[in-house]
Amino acid sequence: MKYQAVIFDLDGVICFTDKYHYLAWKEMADELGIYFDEKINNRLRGVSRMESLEIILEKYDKALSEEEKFALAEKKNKTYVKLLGKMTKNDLSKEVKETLDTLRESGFQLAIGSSSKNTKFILERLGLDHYFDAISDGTNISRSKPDPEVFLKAAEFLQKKPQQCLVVEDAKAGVIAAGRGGFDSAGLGEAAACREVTYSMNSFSDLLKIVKENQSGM
Ligand code: B16
Ligand code: MG
Repeated sequence: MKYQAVIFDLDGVICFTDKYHYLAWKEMADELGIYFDEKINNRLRGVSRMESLEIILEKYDKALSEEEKFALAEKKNKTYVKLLGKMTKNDLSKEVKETLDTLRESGFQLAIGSSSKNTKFILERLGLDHYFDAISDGTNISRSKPDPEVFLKAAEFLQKKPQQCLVVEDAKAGVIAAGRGGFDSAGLGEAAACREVTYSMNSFSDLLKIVKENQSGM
């Protein structure tokens, strides 16, 4: 059996919080008079909070101190967390839940590998707290994707080698991170079109076909 575990990115794979990221960054950008649109928001996929802020500040002509930047990121996060409060178990699609359950029943270990420091709160909103065997997120890493740290930590928490895990991603940075860590990857959306991705998917449940092709007896 090629894979024994699946490591899932969170935003863009298990759930979709881009709209909340967008609204929260937009509020901050508007207050500072910075141009911000959905296209710029797309560049923030899989990127850490402080790196996202730097991308938004490319359109700002004033220099800010590290303290000021940190305060802006904190403010954005407060707005974002408030918006996340609107999420309910209904934001978890039937397709995602059924696929996760099938993988679990087939004996795979399941983990999260996300850049978000709000991972645990989001999982709680979705009714997935205590569901995963391991969670590696923005709170336990010092380098963000495309560095492989978040996935290497997830594999370490599961006590698996990278070659035994499949990473599921929606962002190019995540696919590159997986490759650099020695993981195969399955991509959705932008990640599916990436040259570096191992398997391209049209929808989340395609994962079942991928693991079946790599495993006897499922
Ligand atoms: P936070 P992922 C990423 O999550 C998001 O895609 C990205 O837009 C966000 O900036 C990053 O988390 C940090 O999130 O501000 O909540 O710590 O795709 O790696 O699950
Ligand atoms: Mg993502």
